[in-house]
Amino acid sequence: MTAPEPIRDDELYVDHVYDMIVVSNRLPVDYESGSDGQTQWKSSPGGLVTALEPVMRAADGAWIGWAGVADREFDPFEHDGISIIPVPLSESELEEYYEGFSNDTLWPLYHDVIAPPSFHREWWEAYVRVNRRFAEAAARAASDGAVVWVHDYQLQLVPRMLREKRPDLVIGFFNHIPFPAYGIYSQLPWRRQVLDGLLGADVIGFQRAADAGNFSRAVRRLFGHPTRGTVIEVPGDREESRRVVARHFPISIDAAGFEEIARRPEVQQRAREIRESLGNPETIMLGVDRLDYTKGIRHRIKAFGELLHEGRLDVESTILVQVASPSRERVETYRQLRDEIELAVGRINGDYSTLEHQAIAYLHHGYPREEMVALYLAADVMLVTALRDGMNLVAKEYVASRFDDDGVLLLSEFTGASDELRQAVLVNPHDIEGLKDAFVEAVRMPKRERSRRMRALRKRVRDNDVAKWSATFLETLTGAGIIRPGVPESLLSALNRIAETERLLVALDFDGTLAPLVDRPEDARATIRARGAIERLASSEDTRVAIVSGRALDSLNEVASPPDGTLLSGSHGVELQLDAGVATIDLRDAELAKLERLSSILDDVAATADGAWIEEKPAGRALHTRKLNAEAGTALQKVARDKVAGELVGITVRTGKAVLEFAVRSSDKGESLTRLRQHVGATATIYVGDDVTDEDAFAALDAEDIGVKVGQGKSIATFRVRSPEDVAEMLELLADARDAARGAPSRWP
Ligand code: GDG
Repeated sequence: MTAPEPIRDDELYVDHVYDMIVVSNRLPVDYESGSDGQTQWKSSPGGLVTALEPVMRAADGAWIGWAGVADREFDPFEHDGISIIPVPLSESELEEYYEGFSNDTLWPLYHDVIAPPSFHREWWEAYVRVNRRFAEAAARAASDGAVVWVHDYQLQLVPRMLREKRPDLVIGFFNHIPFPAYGIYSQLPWRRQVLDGLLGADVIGFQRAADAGNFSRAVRRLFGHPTRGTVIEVPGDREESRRVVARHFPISIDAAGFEEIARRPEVQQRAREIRESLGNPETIMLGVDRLDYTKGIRHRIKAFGELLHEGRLDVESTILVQVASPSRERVETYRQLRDEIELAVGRINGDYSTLEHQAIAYLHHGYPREEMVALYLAADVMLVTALRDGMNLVAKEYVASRFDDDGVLLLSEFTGASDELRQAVLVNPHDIEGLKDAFVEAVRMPKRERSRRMRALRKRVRDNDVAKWSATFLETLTGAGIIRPGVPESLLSALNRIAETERLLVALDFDGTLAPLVDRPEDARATIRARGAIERLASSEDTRVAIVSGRALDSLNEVASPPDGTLLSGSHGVELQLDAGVATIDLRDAELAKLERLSSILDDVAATADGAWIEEKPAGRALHTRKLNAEAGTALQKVARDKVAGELVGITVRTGKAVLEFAVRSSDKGESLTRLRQHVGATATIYVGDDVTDEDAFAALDAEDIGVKVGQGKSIATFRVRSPEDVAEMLELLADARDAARGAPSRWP
């Protein structure tokens, strides 16, 4: 047999471009060679495919990944309505990039070095090479301005490589596994390159808030980039600095799909058969994991063995079913783990099984999904004892399948799922005594308590399914998406949390946020409900309300007519009206001279068009063109922009709706918000705004603060509502929560 030809990246064949691209190590299809030698493709239905299928179909999407066979190249093809672009890997790349660097360096390192990571320079080189190949394929397949969503730790360099080739793209990255604390991460010899690779993305998603925090800290330590809340300012070489969002987006499952399978009569029948074939024990405990050292299978088996030894459980009434699906069998650590587990299972079965009753049913196989669901239905106690796990979908699948509101979930605190599934029996798997007590507690839990907990767990999983996960990620990435009316539940719980703070600053943009947008700016008025809520909020001493606007202060005072004690920021932060009166920044002589020149240039420009007029602002001038037709308005703005740029330097230009603003002193709503917070001595802040200029304010928020974007458009804010009506509702709810936190009765029934 001759050695396969080396893979040449310039031969990757892509014949079409796509608006939405998903890039992951593995494709969502498996290759099977048919008996007739024909290539056949079979879906490998995972949660990710289910979640992204509708998005992919709607957006003319393609999936880029490896087909699962080394040293084979396949042309792009269509499968079940999704375009598939296979990326080839050679056998040695498979060993070095995948089994080596991904699964024997990054995987143990990112899982808190439960197993020692191996560092090899040639593995790293293969990792760079393969990442470049994926980036190349994505760069070729992406249409102008396309959205590219890169997945997981195998492809962390792709975002940067892709941005360099295609700065026009919108790039997202999601890390499915944990991101470790700096003390551990810093062991990686290529720690800077990996962070830099990830920072090529616009949004970097993690499973838990703690992972995002670890990532941002690593960025600060290694690069010193300023970070604030979920935003990282990444300085650019040529361009201005970019804002990268790093935050958590906990992944989920197709909850309705699991419930549908569980409700099928044949699956329920199969669950009964499973129980019978195990001798109808009182309690079936179940573990389902890839055979991986992160999953805590050994700890679980040890605890179970000790309980049998101590007689707290017995094989007549209890059995442990452990499905350990084969995984990464060519990596040495995994071979050793398998030996250790099988030795432990063999010992316990030898010591405690009887001819009638087995202690542990150990199954080293993969099963079809229907069989997994039948197992979930048959299991009284589900054991998830991972030592470290990004999320753990098995926990969520068990819950989604239990439409009978029965069964107990025992869940490790070291899984991402434990952040959400608080009604599970939570355990520290390292604490074997605690684990044993929890097993017994789960086995003995009364039916009412089981149902109560399961109902709460099920609501959580149903309300936060994988479709919601992908929609939330993509909305953050692109700013597009359906915004439902009302106040989303996640925002409501954030409001309840922030209402507990000592000194709260409620900072609100005016036009488009408190007041619906109108044709004539002088007609804008805050909605009656918003005004009412602001008055309630402002009436207490520990809450301050600020209105932060691009309007000049005079105009803002006129349209907003705010209640006493409201703080105002006008002209994008140039003018501030605080408790002691109005503070306008003092312009330096050079700025005053510029302002004079600016004024005369713009007066000349405005004089050339009927209906154009100039508004005077403390540190600038605004050219209003809304009385002109759109074409004439744009043309006039261009003339003004060119003339100013030709004569003056250091002028900040902002485009608004039929208005072009020039300022001699740059200041923005972010700086203004920072001054307001200091003035108030705020212990937490909520900022609400609809405009691009509000993004500076969102960027100034800290992690415990709340940013709410109103309406569509790209934003770094964590929350979104649809319209000023919803802002009003939100402010009412905030006022209620603030009253409740202080123990005052709500004024609303
Ligand atoms: C990574 C992260 C994160 C397992 N055996 C069989 C089978 N499975 C399915 C389960 C579940 C999936 O595989 C395993 O997902 P987990 O989340 O439990 O764990 P990882 O494989 O380690 O996944 C993890 C996840 O990515 C998603 O972001 O949650 O933390 O480590 O869906 O049901 N499915 C079938 N037969 C089997 O034998 N059909």
